Amino acid sequence: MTDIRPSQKPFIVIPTYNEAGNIVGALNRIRLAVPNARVIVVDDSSPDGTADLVKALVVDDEYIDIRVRPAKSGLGSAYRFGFKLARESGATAVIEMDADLSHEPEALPELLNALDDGAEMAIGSRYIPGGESPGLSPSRLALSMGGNIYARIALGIPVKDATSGFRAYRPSLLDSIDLDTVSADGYGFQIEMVFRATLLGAKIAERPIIFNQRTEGVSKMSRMIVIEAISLCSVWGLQRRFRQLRGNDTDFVPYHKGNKSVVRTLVSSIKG
Ligand SMILES: Nc1nc2c(ncn2[C@@H]2O[C@H](COP(=O)(O)OP(=O)(O)OP(=O)(O)O)[C@@H](O)[C@H]2O)c(=O)[nH]1
Ligand SMILES: [Mg+2]
Repeated sequence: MTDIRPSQKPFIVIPTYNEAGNIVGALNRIRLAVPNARVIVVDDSSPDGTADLVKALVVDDEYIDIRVRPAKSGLGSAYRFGFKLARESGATAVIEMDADLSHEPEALPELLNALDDGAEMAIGSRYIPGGESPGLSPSRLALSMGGNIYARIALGIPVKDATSGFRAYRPSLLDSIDLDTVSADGYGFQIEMVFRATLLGAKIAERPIIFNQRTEGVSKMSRMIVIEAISLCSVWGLQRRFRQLRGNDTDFVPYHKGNKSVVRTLVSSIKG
């Protein structure tokens, strides 16, 4: 039997909300960078007609799929939806990236190489040698670096850029994580996925990326997204500490919105 390499049939999931100025250019550059990749665009009924632009491309391009959801429902839920679709379609690798060209499509082969070399998750990282975020405002840099430091300390995750939204997964890792129990929607989603992979003992690689500032459209980053990430990290961090105090740092399901209340989750962590 010949080995199936992750790079054989990669699926790229791109969530979009008002990305009409970016999506066509992004899809064209992706096609050049990874000609065999399939793309699933998950659009939340963008008022600017993003989905119509993609639908026009789909006519000639069987490798692009567009799914339109009825309302804006968050980045994390768009990824969970797209990841499941990619799995059902036989993906050998599942990639997430933004539509706004902050993530350079030309870096995709390097992420796929990392999976081919044995990684289960390959993160495009701004905070390892060779990684950069040119033009990022001091306040966004502070938020991003601060978020990463807090996540590393609270959760004990071994990566430098846990909030990066440019990454590739082996499908088997997504199956093990169980996407229905992943709850965050903004930056918290990226941290949650790294945390869950770490708890499973997954092999995580980081590859340097240049993170460019968007030139078209507007950011969907909001105060709520930051509050969600800090709150979830704090709960997971407390859960982890309670477990460690009881000498059991493994074998627990991190709090997620679907299971039970935060208080009940923390109490059961204290009880072990
Ligand atoms: N489907 C869907 N996509 C979303 C939603 N929110 C954001 N996105 C997309 O997710 C990607 C990342 O969003 P951005 O606004 O670029 O957020 P960001 O990269 O954290 O912020 P900037 O660096 O300021 O661009 C983009 O492709 C967005 O269009 C959402 O609620 N639903
Ligand atoms: Mg962006």
